[in-house]
Amino acid sequence: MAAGDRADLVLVNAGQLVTVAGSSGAPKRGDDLASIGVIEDGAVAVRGGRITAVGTTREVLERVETGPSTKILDAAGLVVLPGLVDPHTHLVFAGSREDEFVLKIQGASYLEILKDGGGILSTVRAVRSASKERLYHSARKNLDVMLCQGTTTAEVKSGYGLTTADELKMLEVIDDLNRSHPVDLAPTFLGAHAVPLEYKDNLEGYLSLIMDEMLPAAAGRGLAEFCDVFCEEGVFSVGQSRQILQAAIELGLKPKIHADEIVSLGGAELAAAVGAVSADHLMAVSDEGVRVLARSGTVAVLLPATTFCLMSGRYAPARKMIGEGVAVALASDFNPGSCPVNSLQVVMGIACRQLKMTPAEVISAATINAAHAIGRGHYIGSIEAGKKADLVVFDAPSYNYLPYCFGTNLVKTVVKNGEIVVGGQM
Ligand code: IZC
Ligand code: ZN
Repeated sequence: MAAGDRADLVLVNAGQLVTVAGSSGAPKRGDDLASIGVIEDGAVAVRGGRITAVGTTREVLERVETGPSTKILDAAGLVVLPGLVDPHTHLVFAGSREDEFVLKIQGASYLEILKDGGGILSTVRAVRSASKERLYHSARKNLDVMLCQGTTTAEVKSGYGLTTADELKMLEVIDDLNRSHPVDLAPTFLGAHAVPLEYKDNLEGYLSLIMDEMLPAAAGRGLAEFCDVFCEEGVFSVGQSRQILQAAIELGLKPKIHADEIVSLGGAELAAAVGAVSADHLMAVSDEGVRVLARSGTVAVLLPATTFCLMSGRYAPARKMIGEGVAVALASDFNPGSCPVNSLQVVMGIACRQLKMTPAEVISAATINAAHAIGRGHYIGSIEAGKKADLVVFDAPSYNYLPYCFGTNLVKTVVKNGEIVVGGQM
């Protein structure tokens, strides 16, 4: 074997190497969600940012060539997972909403706060008056935290600009971050996040602005891969959401929906009908919505940290969904209002306790199924030869320990594209 074929990095001796492999290009459903391909005394070889071999330490060391330039990571007694994938975030924002948090403790609802010009609309005011540089730096700080917590790929939405210029400003910030930060970002246009106050009495006018101006500009400049809509009572109806998503599909964007978060409107059914990549939230999904999702290719992205922060007590019916064969993923929903949580470790801890998902299920949901929720299941989300070398090493005796002991950061080392980007002293 030529020196050029030598491994750049070999991770060896992992107590548990959780590969999440073997779903043959599709998201995991039903019982398969819990099959996560654990290899004891596991090893992974990496070359050119890609995984080249996976197996026990003995198998991998027999199979790959190493040399003086090969880095060896000893993961003895540690748990190794694929890089975590966060398929729903509102990472780019300005300001904070702790006053809204106090109102919610005192009984105000999320939709009431929004109706009074607060909530999303207060973040819109802050984002409109923020420079691109300020948005970039505050998002970057949060992205650093996410990476340290094990997230190696994240979806990020616009939606706090709500003018063409401010939506493009947000998408440009996402693009700049994507080019300059180790975490890979999937950009989503969310002009239909709320109706801005200046269009309060002219909803049709705002829909036209989205479809005739914002969407063509975002798609034309290649700044968005997905288009999302906040389909919710008092925000955008099912009919309006369908119109926007159809316009987006015609421009080559892939649809996503904030579906049935607070009120059961039929967002899940719409997601399946338009072939959405994902339907997100689903706390109020109907029985029919669950049935339709199970028969569709749409991934259900559940955001239990949001339910926790909204203090609603009404969690998405995850067990029913898994039982009926819906492809379930997990995400943080990181945003300054309904969920100021950006750690997928915390989300996984809440998912076990409130959605009654097992640790094995939440691991699949935050890796391979999350990757499918942003159309990237073919090259991230599991530890398999040919995939990107995105790995997270946790200081934990077993994978069950990860969601069990939540609230502190258990990440010891993060490997992104084959490079050690967090930690490294093992
Ligand atoms: O800023 O409140 N649900 N959009 C829809 C959000 C939550 C983000 C926010
Ligand atoms: Zn959201």
